[in-house]
Amino acid sequence: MPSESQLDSTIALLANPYSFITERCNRHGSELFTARIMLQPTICMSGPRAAQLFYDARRFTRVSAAPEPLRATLFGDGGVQTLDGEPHKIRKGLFMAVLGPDRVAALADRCAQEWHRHAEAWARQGGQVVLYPALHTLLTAAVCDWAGVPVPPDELPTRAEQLTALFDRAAAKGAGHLQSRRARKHAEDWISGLIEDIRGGRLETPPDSAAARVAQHRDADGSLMPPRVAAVELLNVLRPTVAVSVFIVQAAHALHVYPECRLPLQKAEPGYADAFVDEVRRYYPFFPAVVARVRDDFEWEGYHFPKGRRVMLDLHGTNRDPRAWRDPDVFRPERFRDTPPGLYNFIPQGGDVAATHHRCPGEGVAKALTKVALDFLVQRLRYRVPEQDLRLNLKRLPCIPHDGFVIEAVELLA
Ligand code: HEM
Ligand code: MYR
Repeated sequence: MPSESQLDSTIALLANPYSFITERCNRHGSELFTARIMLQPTICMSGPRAAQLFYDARRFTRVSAAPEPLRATLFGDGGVQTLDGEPHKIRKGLFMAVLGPDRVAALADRCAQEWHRHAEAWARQGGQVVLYPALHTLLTAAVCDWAGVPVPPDELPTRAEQLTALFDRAAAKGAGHLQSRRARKHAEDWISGLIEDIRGGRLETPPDSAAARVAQHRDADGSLMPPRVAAVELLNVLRPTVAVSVFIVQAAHALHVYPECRLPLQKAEPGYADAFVDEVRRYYPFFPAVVARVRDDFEWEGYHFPKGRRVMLDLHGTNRDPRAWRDPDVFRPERFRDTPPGLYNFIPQGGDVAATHHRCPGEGVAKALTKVALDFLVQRLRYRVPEQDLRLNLKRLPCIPHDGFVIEAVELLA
């Protein structure tokens, strides 16, 4: 197997998180290579064939796969990401139920109300709005209310900041990363207390809300989850919903940079908004890669995969892979109207099937909330995009434009 000669490639990976794997694959003329990352030998792979291999659950396990810095921030311990087999299937059923189509529609409605409320305030105050942080508050208010998690108005900024730090600073250096670790502790304290209040009958929540379902969920062995694990799972709904702010900012950026896309959106051409959102999710970098470990020794295409070896699948590189896409580096929503994507070539939120594998159960939420945002940005608001640094910050995880996308002179149309 081709191998990186560098003693350790962690710094190179963090310096270029979205292109490290593709660039090295191209250099080695291979779909895969091995490198030392975070002091462990790691097989890095890219492309649709690699994605299909990665999602073969007989060959890979997720137990003890995620690196400690991510468990301590983004994921937490004991959540669905770290389970295999039957325990994973039963736990995943919880997310499929919490995130069914009717619940997604209710969350989208709740978000539209928050957009209205926030846009009124932006219009009233005048001046500039930095969209990325503004969306964190907007989405936190909407998702907590929808999930049955009470947040008094004076606590909203703190809770928004905690949920944001979990995904926005997980991969940061120094102080940012420490903020993310502290946020994990505070957020778990908060949500595990809430779980105990629901179970103890001290807090009433609608039975189909995410909070009630997580509190009452029974695992494969018939037991309730320990409060800390239940908190990890409820945070697995709240945190990534706030993270949809990244897709929304990227969509706002695309509207500005590819203004020809506005007209079909304004005219509500059938299927165009869905295609636009999918193209944002394909084209813009967000979640760079996913990791697993080899379950037992096996050979693939003449390459040896030793038991226990960490494997990293390049998500963004696969979404831009010329073996899977024509003109992969061109932003063109129409491509999704011509051909529906496959299970292993369009993997912004993982590959294969959500209900039975580790693919993200939140794609419906991500798409619906980005569409609500587009509706406001295209049909219901007027705004200007002032002079600012609109270049995408490709060294930042997750990737957004350098200035967080500033808008001004916001008007809410009747
Ligand atoms: C898993 C991306 C939004 C809940 C994942 C995975 C990725 C991902 C790459 C891992 C797939 C794998 O391990 O193979 C994203 C991105 C989002 C997003 C880029 C945009 C904001 C959401 C939303 C929710 C959600 C809105 C819930 C409301 C989850 C959960 C898992 C997961 C619970 C773990 C699934 C499992 O291990 O079986 N997501 N996601 N995500 N996502 Fe998302
Ligand atoms: C979520 O909150 O689950 C969705 C969005 C998270 C994006 C975080 C991006 C940085 C994390 C780096 C992961 C690298 C895995 C090898």
